[in-house]
Amino acid sequence: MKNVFFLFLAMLLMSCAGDNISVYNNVVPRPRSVEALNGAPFDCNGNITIVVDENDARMMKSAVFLADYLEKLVGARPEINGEGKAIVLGLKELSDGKEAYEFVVKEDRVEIRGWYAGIFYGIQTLRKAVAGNDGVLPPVEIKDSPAFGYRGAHLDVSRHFFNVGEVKTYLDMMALHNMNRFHWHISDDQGWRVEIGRYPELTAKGSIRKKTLTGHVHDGTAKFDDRPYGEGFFYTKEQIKEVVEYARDRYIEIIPEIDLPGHMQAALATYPELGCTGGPYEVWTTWGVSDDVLCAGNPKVYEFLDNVFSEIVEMFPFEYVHIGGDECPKVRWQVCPRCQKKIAGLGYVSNEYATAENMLQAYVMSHVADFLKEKGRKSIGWDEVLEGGACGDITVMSWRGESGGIAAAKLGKDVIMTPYTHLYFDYNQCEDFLDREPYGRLGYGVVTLESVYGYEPLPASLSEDEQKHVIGLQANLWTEYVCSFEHVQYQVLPRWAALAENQWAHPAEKNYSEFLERLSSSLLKIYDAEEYNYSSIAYDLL
Ligand code: TNX
Repeated sequence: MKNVFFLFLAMLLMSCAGDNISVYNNVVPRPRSVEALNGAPFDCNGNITIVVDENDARMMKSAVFLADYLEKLVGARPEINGEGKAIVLGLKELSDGKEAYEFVVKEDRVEIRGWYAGIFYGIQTLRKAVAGNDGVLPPVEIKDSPAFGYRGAHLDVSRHFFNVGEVKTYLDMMALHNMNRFHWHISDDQGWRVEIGRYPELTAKGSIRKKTLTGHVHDGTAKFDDRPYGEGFFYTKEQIKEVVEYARDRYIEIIPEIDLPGHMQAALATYPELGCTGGPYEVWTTWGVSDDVLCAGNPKVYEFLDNVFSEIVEMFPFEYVHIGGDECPKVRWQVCPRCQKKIAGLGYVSNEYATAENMLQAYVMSHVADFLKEKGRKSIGWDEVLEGGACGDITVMSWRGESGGIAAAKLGKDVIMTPYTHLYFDYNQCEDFLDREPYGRLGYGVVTLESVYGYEPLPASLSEDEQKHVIGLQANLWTEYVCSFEHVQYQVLPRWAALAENQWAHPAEKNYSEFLERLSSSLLKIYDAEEYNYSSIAYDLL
């Protein structure tokens, strides 16, 4: 009888504990290990304080973030190193790396321990648990660390420009999703958006196009608005510095992209001698892929690229630089005497794997990658960089599906998965989008929240060792059809939540309806508190 009683008690305790910790399991992305502890909860609505080493300026910044978050969610701002029940932020080296953290809640104390970035992610988890349970934190022990080191989000600011304040909000949104790489697409055919001291015309002239297409290219509804776009729409070096610091405080590295040798028409419009025909060119007013690209046979082009990237590496003190490589038509190179001379000089002859022009593109990409390597940086390129044979030391971003990524991983190259089928967030989010959604991209189809959630970043056709080359995944937001920051938020939220689940937690088993419940019980409450615009389509369709 006694035994039965204890069994019953144990079951009761377990079920309470199970229920207690659901607030932590509802956190998106879900923490790796969540264990209930016995005891009463820690109530953030009471008198609490954040305890932190005051001489540690870096940690103090995280303490201020935490105070900001709590003030927004429970109404009162906890003092730092004041009176009350403590939330302790403490450095601890963990075997799971610098982004790992431990999080322990007891009735009178919360402890978040790890290295700096780890503590920052622990704070994000605490924030989500607070939002999910009105500030009441049941006792728990969490151990957490990310599945992937590269957890990216991309933003195209060439087609439409987003100002420093908006970019900062984007970074805040990324931090909330435990993302750590911001891929900033700052140059393209339709506008050059970063100040380069040596070439002031790039922004004075190259940032402005005469007019912009509105409506759809795909269905024939496109027409020009006949208004110049882009005056002053670029980032000064001062502004870049500000954004770099802002990102660093949130443990986000910025990956600037100067897209080459295609997607360069804004630069050609400014310096026409860099093109095969010599122009004249104009900053492109239409969407798509331009035939006019950098002339790969002109030594001035290499000089231009070296100079531009010298300034880029000074502005962006991070591991990677993105050098583009996508969608570079070869029609100009095929008939350009200088390009053909270069091809002959290099001894390139088309074969069954690559044309001579593709080899020439690989030569250009390798030139830039080698230049960056000398400066201590790594390069990333779109999957077209594989087309010309040896392309040097370039991490491959697989966007035309996964085949580029698979091929690269088999070659021993690092890979970032961004297939357009699942991770292009310029596409709409539901089938009947014409009636239900803001204007989006037509073409491939739609990318639903469910398909993002269901995406599996490690292709089954790779061996375990090859899979190790998949360093992470990223969603891209191209902005041909996205003109306002409100619309930016709508496109990425809540699809980033599903992405983050795959980037950070990488669950072996997925349950979409459970994910929807978890999402609405906590993260969506933070979107509301932060006044982020987001799509509710996934719920409307239930
Ligand atoms: C292809 S993705 C592009 C972009 C466009 C995008 C539209 C990639 C590497 N290049 O220039 O904006 O399609 O979805």
